[in-house]
Amino acid sequence: MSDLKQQKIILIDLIEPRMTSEHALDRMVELKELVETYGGLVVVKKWQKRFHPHPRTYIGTGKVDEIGIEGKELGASLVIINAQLKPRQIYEVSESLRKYKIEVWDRIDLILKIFSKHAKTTEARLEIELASVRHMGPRIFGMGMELSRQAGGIGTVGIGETNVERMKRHLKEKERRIKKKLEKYQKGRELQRISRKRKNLKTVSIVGYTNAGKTTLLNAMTGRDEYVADELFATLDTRVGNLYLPNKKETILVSDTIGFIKELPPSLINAFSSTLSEMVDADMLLHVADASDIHFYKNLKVVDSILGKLKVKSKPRLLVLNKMDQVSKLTRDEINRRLEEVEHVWISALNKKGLEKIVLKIEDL
Ligand SMILES: Nc1nc2c(ncn2[C@@H]2O[C@H](COP(=O)(O)OP(=O)(O)OP(=O)(O)O)[C@@H](O)[C@H]2O)c(=O)[nH]1
Ligand SMILES: [Mg+2]
Repeated sequence: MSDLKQQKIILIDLIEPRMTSEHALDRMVELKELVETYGGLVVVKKWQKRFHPHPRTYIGTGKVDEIGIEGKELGASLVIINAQLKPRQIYEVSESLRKYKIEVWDRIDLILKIFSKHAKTTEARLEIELASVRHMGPRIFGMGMELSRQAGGIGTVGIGETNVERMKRHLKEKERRIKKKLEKYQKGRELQRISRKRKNLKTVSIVGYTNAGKTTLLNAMTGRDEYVADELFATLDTRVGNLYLPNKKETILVSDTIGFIKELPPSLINAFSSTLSEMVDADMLLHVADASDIHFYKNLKVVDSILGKLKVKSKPRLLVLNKMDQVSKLTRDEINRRLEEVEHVWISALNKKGLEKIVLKIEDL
């Protein structure tokens, strides 16, 4: 795979004809942010209007050719399609663009690439490997199906088919090996949890959309010095710090973990179960949200739905509205009105403003 920095990239998004241009633009901005986090240079952004994805090429055959010709002229070597494609679709588009030496990724490929770039711990690396195997598996089978269709006639077993079987076994084996290695980490975490229980240490876990300021908050509350950056998925593992509750005269643990993003398939989330287990076992969740983000409400929903998938919605939870310094009084009032029913506090993790409100709420709960 071409992992060169500042690789020239074409972005394409499929939009439904009724979608507003603002919405279409928003989607592209987010995709571009992901690409910049990855480290590529976007040379063209394209939209394709369709009511439904094309069954074989997702964006439509004409569009694929257009991209090939334009991409070649501009020296692009990668096309990223802003969706999760079916194995068949990725295969078809890749085949069509092969003659232009243009590689094709879907949204999940891009996220996985960012993950592998940012992973620092062995545990995170293993989890990404697991996610990749799960993501690539069906694609390879899909390719094999294609091959067997080409190679074998009716009633014969194609060459491709045996290859598919071999690859299937190989991937299954790989997945098993990774899972086994991950078990070691899970056991380690389990032991830590038991020891914490014994010491009666309560844990609070910070969750939220990527780039919301989770790590900044962890650092501010616990005096840790973890990596903070204005990029997506800066954190991919779990970090834990201590927090002293003055009124309770008790120390608790606060943990920070990988952020969420929309359209993250459950299989990818599941691959991170070792890292996320810290959160699944927490006594309480702090849901940090970037209140200055134009997608604020949408992001809240995404996090909510992922928390639902992780079955942690019944835990005591406090919504922490961060980046208050970037939000006007007017917007703040509006948000307060809309979130009347939801227990929330306003803070600025960067300026360490409002943190005492979180501490009080934690003590309450
Ligand atoms: N203006 C402002 N910026 C903030 C605030 N809190 C965090 N940031 C900035 O937001 C960006 C993301 O912060 P992080 O703490 O890395 O966010 P995160 O949620 O841990 O992000 P990931 O680990 O990438 O998912 C950084 O550039 C921070 O400096 C805040 O209260 N106000
Ligand atoms: Mg972080």
